[in-house]
Amino acid sequence: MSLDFSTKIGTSRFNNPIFTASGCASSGKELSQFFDLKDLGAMVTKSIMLKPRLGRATPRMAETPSGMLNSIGLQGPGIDTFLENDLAWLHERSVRTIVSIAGETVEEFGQLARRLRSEGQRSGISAIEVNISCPNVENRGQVFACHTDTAAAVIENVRRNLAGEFPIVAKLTPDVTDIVSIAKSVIDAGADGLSLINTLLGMVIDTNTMRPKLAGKTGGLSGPAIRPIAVRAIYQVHQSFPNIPIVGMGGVSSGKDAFELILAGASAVSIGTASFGNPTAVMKVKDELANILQEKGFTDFRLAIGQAHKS
Ligand code: RRO
Repeated sequence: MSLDFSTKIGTSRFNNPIFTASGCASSGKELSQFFDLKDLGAMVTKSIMLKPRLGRATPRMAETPSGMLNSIGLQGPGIDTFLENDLAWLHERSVRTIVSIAGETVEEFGQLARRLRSEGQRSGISAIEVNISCPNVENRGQVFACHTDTAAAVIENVRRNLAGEFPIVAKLTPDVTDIVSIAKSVIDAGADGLSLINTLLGMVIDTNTMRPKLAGKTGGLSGPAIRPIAVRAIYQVHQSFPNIPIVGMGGVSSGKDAFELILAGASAVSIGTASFGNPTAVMKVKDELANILQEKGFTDFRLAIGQAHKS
């Protein structure tokens, strides 16, 4: 039985719904040793800022019983080097690419959007992920996705500067009282899709040294521990906005896990932490998901989206 595995976000179409998660595979050079990046639905690059940035002090990774804490702090080469090296490398290889951006201010997001717009269609970009939910920033005021007004201000500025060149996907945090109200604010401001969810703010203390394990003290929790939270967030948002595509992520390491996020309402699923333990996890998830869909009798992937909402 043949399966139409394609999916859409705004005006962009993807051959399959399995993406990398931003920050977990840089710009794909390392993963390309293990599989052809063209087999991805999309490569979502590490959130890029205007200027080069070293990130937080080490140690900046810590294990937990069912997940991982990271405190990277937006390390990256800055937009100029990213465009010259990383994006050009991906484009040369015809990899479907979603560029993730992050700024310290609303204006910085707007400047990044303007820069990407000027690259235009020739850059091979399929969409822009606007990361307004990095947990490892100087203060919680910089987590724009914690408040409806700041979340909307960023998306509005990006929308104005992109002028319709690429679809906008807003990345939200579940560390809020009501994620549906944040989703509404960014959709009203012009987001074409949503990435759900970023990591949750956590902390690990070394009981031998009696001090936090991370130099930055707190970090973002990812991995299997957060999957039920991702499922809940996706379900709640899809219930309120069934026509807004959601890129789901959070603790997915199998086709079954991905299928769960799709049933909740995800139009695509990103694999993050699982790739650290198994660099071919993304391809494994893709193959397993295709098998599950076919076993369930689906001939069109898109008909599975949000099935858990049906009575
Ligand atoms: O760089 C990071 O520390 C980071 C980012 Br931008 C993010 O969005 N989520 C995360 O867990 N870490």
